[in-house]
Amino acid sequence: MIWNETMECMSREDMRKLQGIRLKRTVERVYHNCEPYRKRMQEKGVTPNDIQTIDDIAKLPFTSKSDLRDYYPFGLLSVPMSEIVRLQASSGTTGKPIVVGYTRNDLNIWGEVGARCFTSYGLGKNDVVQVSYGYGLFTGGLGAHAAVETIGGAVLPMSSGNTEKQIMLMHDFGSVGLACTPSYALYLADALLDSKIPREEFKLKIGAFGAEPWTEGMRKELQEKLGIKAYDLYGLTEIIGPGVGHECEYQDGTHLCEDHFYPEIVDPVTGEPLPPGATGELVFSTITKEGMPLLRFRTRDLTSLNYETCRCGRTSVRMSRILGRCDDMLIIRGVNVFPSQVESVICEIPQLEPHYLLIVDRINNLDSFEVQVEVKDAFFSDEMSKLMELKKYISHRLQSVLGISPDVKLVEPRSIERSQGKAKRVIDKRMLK
Ligand code: DLL
Repeated sequence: MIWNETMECMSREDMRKLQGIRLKRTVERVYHNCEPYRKRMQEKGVTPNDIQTIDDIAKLPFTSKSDLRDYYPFGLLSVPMSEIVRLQASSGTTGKPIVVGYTRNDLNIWGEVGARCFTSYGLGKNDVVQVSYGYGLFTGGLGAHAAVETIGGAVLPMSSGNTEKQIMLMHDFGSVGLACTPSYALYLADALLDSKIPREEFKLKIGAFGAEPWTEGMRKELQEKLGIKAYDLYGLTEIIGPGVGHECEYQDGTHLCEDHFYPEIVDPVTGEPLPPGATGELVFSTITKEGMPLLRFRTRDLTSLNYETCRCGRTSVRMSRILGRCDDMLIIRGVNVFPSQVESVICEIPQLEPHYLLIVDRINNLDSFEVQVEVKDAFFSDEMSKLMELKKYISHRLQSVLGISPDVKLVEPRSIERSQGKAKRVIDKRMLK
């Protein structure tokens, strides 16, 4: 099912025209209503008149997370406070949060794009959907909530945590959809097993997972453990929250709602636009938002874009899985390492659980790199020699994928701390020194 066929299946030519019109309108809005944007554009010698088509976007300056910090809390709003009806925030790694403001119309847009996502997963008005993203300042809970309400489904606003109750209500209320982070979904999968309630008594069929990078291996794991189809849900606070993009039934790339959020891929170092298909940093311009439109926002997320029409009939551009964030990348002994590469190796080895931790340190000026991973119950009790063999095999696979050999530490099942929101996979002790 397609929620908004006009927008999701529009020809490329019409889409670019529409994007051009919407961009022009947004540029005028921010230029006249938001001082920091006007200043930035003046410094670059650009006026709203220079923006006539979507191709002119490259003339505009970038914005970044640090701009949101610099103009904390409300300096980047393009409407008076009287027009703002909702504030959300995301906790930065340090200091003050990133704050975003929505007008009534922005909330409608959020519901609309969310509806496209949940419809494409196959959910509809007959379904109970359990929202186990955190509610509150984090956009996950309220964003998924609005999506389910817009499609007319029955939303079960669980928020995260309270796992036993999650399982009880999932069973008693017959939840068909589950929206949460992939790492929390894994946690719920174990809890479901522990509950000893037979799987047939649950109606769960569909997962809407996002808010953190996850791999194909993790998808397989979740689909098998939960007996569902697991779909990607993408978004970020600055742009709107969950609903910026979604997978369809073919699970072959994340469709972006590009009539609202215009994507570009740039070189993460130079900021130069890259050709279609190249991997680089994803940049978004919101072209319909009123409260806090962002132009050319540097997401730090690394991906590539595919403009081919999808088998589902949607023409909307698809992005490949997020490889990681530019700032997620670890440099260990000079080699670039993404946690997602480690995850893909771990998920391909049947004796392992998809729970892992990367610990990096610097000892005597040398980087140390340890990968801790849980071994499945059935294998943990195996003889020592078999475990040693397994360890050797994992080191070998990691070495060939990463180009660097970590110390592998096999740990007991359920010993790595579980997360109820975004998982923490890396401890970089070098940062603390
Ligand atoms: O995580 C919004 C969200 C909530 C998306 C629920 C999906 C579901 P932030 O806290 O601002 O917003 O974090 C945004 O999380 O730039 C990515 O690095 C990462 N991220 C979000 N969704 C995905 C995904 C929400 N599906 C940051 N795959 C983004 C990979 C994701 N990474």
